[in-house]
Amino acid sequence: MIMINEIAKNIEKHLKALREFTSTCGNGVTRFPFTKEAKMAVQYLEDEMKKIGLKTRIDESGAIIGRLEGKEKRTIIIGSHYDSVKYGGEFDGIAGIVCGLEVARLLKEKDFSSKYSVEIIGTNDEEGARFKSGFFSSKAMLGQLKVSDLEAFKDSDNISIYDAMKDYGLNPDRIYEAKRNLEDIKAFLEIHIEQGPVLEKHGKDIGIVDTIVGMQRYMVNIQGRADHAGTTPMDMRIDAVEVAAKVISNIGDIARTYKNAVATVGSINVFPNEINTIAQNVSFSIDIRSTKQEAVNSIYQKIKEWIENITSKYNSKYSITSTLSINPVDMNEGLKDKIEKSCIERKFLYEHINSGAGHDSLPMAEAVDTAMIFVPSKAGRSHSKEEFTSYEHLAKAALVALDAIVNI
Ligand code: HGY
Ligand code: MN
Ligand code: MN
Repeated sequence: MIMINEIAKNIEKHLKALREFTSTCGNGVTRFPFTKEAKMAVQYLEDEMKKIGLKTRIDESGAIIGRLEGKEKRTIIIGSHYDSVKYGGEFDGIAGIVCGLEVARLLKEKDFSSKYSVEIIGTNDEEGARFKSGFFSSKAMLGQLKVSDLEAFKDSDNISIYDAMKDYGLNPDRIYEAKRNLEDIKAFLEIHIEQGPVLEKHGKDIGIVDTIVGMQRYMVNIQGRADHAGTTPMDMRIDAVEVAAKVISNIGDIARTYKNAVATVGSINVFPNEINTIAQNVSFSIDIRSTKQEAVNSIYQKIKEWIENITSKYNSKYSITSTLSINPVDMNEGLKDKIEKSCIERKFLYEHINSGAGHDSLPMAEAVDTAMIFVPSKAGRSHSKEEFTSYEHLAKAALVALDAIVNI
């Protein structure tokens, strides 16, 4: 028990320090990629990695990497993301990195001469909250990013990832150098809060993830015509808000016709957004997820048909841009067994669970053996300042990850 308290105290110290690096003080954590808050969090993590005795570097995607050399070059990575959504919580992503710091500290203190090297990675822009895509560092590590992607994705101030990177002090033209040799990655482990109510409801300490949902994200643009709100008769206007509202109001019901699928319109922008001008255009996001790829595909098809139907009825034009498309993925059986073995030996209560949230493990699992260790979220809340997970649960996850590494 002493071990758990000591680890929990360290985790609490780190997370309470890191939550200060936010651009919305007092209103949750907002730590967008390539911002000064991100830089401060990376600096904190790098300092702590150095104190533990890790060799540190920052890769071309902005990920912070702390490495413990093993006998072999092949590396076990413990990773999660240091960026957040707007007005987010203090645990999403960052808690997994901090648990990794504790695993590295314990390996070092035990002078564990691991066969494999171990890396703790704080990834950048997993959320996609600023540029509407996501999984930035993991995609860079997998060699899936092109410079043209960096120029294409823009934030709400029309700043591209490319320009934001230069501003931040990174060289976007060298994004390719973040690519890892996948033969060198023995395993990717991610500790993450569940962000849902299941583990807490079932009184469990640990969730062993079986499958992570596949996700498709789109930006839809509905074109209307800007006209005077007072003088334009109802049958002579093309009101982009009215058309978008009719489209959006049916998207949830389309998803409800499928078991375990979700579709969300989270972001809507109106132009010119004036109370006495009929809207010229409306752009909104769609985020579709399911553990079944065919469900995601057919929900998208049904939404597309619906958009087609409504816009032609109100003779407005539309465009749809795909900003993310990633298939559901199963976690590695061998790693899950090692996690399960540790829970049984340590008498931690656990259950198998699927992840409705996307994580760096989602793209990573396509390429390397990957597993996720979930911990309970208080009242299932996340992506809001109410997000909370007990430090003891995080400490238990760190011990389970430590056992899995020793076992590997
Ligand atoms: O959107 C998600 O599921 C995650 O929080 N990136
Ligand atoms: Mn998140
Ligand atoms: Mn996350």
